[in-house]
Amino acid sequence: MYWNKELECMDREQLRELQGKKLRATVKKVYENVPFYRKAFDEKGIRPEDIRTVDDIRHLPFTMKSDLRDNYPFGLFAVPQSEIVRVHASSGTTGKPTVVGYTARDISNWAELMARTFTFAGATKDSVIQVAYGYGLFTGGLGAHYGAERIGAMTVPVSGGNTKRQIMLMQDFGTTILACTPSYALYLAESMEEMNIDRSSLKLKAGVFGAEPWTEAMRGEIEERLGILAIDIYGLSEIMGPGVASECEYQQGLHIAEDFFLAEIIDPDTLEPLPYGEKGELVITTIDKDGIPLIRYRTRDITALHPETCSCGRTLVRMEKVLGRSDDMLIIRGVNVFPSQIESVLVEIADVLPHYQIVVDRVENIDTLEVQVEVSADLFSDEVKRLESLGKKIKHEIQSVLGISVDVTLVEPKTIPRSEGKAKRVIDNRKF
Ligand code: DLL
Repeated sequence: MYWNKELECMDREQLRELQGKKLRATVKKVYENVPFYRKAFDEKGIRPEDIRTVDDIRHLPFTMKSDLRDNYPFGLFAVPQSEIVRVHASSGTTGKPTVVGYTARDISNWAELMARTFTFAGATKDSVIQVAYGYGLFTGGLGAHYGAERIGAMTVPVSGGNTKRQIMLMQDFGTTILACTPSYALYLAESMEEMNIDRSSLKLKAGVFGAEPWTEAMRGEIEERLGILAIDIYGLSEIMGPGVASECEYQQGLHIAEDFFLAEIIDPDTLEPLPYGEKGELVITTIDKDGIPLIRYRTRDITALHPETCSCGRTLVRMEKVLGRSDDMLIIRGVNVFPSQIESVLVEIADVLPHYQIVVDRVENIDTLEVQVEVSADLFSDEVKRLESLGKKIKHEIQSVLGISVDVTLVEPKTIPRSEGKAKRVIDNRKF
């Protein structure tokens, strides 16, 4: 099922032309209206006329999250403030947030892209879409909301949290599509099981889950426990919010909305573009945004692109599931560790619940990594030996994947804090 077949299945040559045209207009717009870009272009000796096709993008300067911060709050906006109808912001761990602004046209385009996303998951105007992403400065709630309304679905703007009420509404309203983070979807599944709610009393068919990394193993767990199709959706506030890329029902990578975003993969060390199929950092240029167009924005997300037409017939390039950001990567005694590697091991092991936390510390100048993971309640009432051997097994398997020694602590169910939004998987107590 398509939302906009013409654009989703466009011939790639034609798409390139469309992208080239939009890129030229964007480059002109930022050069004329954003002093930051005028300066960056001038420093590289580039004039807007030098950019003719999408291949010329490699001559343009990059934009980083710090550039948004340095120009806080509205310095990178390309239109007068009176044209901005909404702002969103991402919190960031330190200091000021990064702020983005939308014109009325941007909001309308965003709704269009989120309508595509929901359609990928099988939504129609008959769907009941429960939006359990947080509403507010975070882009998840309102982004999903406008897309659901654009389809004409019945939209339930419940926002995150209040788990019992979420479940009640799902039952009473006959929710067919759930939108939230994957970690919250799992928490909802767990709560339903505790409340002895039979999932056949629900009409839930699909979920559109994103905003944080989640493994294939975690997807399997959510699909099985909720009895639904779980679609991965990707986006970031700097670029727009959710709707930048989404899976279709074939779950073979996330289709990037290339009529709005030009995607490249670069080597994060040399900054050189990498060919299709190679893993590196995703860089996005917005080519149809008015409020805050960004040129070659470095997302820090690690993925690879695949241009072959998907089984669904869409020609839009697909990005692999993002399993981590380069800045999520932990360096433990010199070895690179992604939290998703640990998650993949845990979800495969029986008796282990997919609730875990990674605690990193430095003791006498040596990095330590402890994995705390919940195991089923009956194990605790069982022989100590079984618990011990499970602990050893997990330790062994994680060590063989990571190549470094780790500590494993098994904890009782409900010990690890549950998240209603993005899960916090890592606690790093090292002082740098
Ligand atoms: O998380 C936007 C969003 C809302 C996406 C709802 C999907 C659903 P930010 O808060 O700016 O925006 O965080 C963006 O989250 O750079 C990735 O590192 C991560 N991220 C988002 N979606 C995924 C995903 C929203 N599907 C940052 N898989 C991004 C892995 C994701 N990581």
